[in-house]
Amino acid sequence: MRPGRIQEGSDVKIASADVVISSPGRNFVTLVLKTDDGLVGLGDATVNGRELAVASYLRDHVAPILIGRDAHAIEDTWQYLYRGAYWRRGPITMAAIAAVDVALWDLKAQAAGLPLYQILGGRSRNAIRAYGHAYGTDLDELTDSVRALLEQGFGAVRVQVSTPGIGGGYGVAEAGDGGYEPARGQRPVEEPFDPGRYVRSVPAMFDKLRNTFGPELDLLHDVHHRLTPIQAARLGKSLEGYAPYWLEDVSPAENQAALRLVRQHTTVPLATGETFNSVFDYLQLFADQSIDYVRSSVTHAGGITGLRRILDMAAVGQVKSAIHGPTDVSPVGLAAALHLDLALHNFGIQEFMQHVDLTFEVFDVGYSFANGYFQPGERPGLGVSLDARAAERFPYRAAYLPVGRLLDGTVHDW
Ligand code: EZ4
Ligand code: CO
Repeated sequence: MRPGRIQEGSDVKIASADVVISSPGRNFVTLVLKTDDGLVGLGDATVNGRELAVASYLRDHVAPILIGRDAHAIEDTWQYLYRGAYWRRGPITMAAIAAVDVALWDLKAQAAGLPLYQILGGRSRNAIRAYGHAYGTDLDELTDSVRALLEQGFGAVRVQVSTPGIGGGYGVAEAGDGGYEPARGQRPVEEPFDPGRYVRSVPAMFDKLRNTFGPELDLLHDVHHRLTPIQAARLGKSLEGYAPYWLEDVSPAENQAALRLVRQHTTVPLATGETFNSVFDYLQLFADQSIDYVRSSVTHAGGITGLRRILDMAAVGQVKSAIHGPTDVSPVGLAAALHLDLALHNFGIQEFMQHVDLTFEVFDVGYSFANGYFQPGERPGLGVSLDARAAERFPYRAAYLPVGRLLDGTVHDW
C-alpha cells in the first residue's frame, strides 16, 4: 500500500464536470457531473448577484481536479476541496463545494436506485411543511396576498409590507414585477430605509393580520439584518402578544453576540443563517442558545455534507432546521433541501418562494407541493434533470440585489 493514498475506492470515476449558467426567469449556476458508467448528477452553485465568480471557481479550479476521482468518495472529496484549497470557507468556495457534494449524493443515490432521502437515513416524517411569501405595498394588498397563499393550502406565511412614508421595503415586489427578487439590472438599485419608522410599523402589520386571520395561522417576518441589537430587542418585545412563528435575521448575524442580547429581552423565536456558509458561523449562537432555527441553504453551506454537520450540532440544543428556499436557490438546490428535510430528525419548516414557470423549461423536477406540504418524490437520486439545449435559450443576464441606504444617504444593510 502506498502511504497516504486511498487505494480501494469504488471503480466508478468522475468522467466530466461541466458548468451550465442559464437564466430561465433568473440566473442559475448548475454543475453537471458525469461518471464513466454513464450517470449524470446535478449540483446547484448559484450565488445571487455573484454567479460568474462561482462558475469560474468551479470551471477553472475544481473541474480539472475532479476528473478521474472516485465518484462514491463523497466525504473525502468534500474534505479534499475544503482543506485542500487551503483558503477555507466563504460563500463562493462553499457554494462550489456544495455543488460538487450534492451532485455526488445525486449520483450515489441513482447508483443505488433510491431517492436521495433513503440514502440519508430514510423518512423521519410523512411530509415537509413549507411557508410561503406574502407581501404588499400596504396592509390591504398584504392581506390579499396572505389570502392567496391560504387558498394554495399554506398554513405558514412570511409577511412583509412597505414601511409607510418610505415605500419599497425588503420582500415587497414592485407593481407588475411578478414577484420580488430576482435581482435585476446592470447595477444594484438603491433602496431607502428608516429603522424608527420600520420598527413602529411592524406591530401594526401583525395586529391587522391577527385580527383578520385569527390565532392559528403561523406568521413569519424577515428583518433582513437591518436593526441594531437593541432595536431588534425592542421589536421582539413589541410583537410578543401576536405570537410570531419567528423573526428572521433581526441584526447582522456575523455579530453572533448581538443575538444573545436580543434573546435576553424577548421570547419571540429567532431564525438566522441564510448568509452563513459553515458550522463555525453558528458556534457561539448554539453555545448561547440564542437562536431557534438554522436558515442556511444546502447551496450556500457546503452541500448536504456541510449543512447536515450544522444541523446535527443544532439538534443538540433543540434548534431546528428552516432551510433557505428562495428562488435564487435553483430547483436542484431545493430538491436537495427536500430530501434532507424528510430525513432529518430536527426538521422545523421549509421556505418555499416558488420559481416562475419559465424555470421549469430548463429543470424537470420530481418534487411536488400540495396543501402546504412538499414531497421530494420517488425518482432515484435528487429527481431533477436539466435540459442543456433549453438552457442555451436563456443566457446569463447581469442582475444584482439592491443596496440599502438610510435617509441621510449612509449605506445600510439591505
Ligand atoms: O433575500 O435569497 O428569507 N429569504 C431571504 C431571501 C434573500 C435572497 C438573497 O439572495 O431573505 O429572499
Ligand atoms: Co431571509
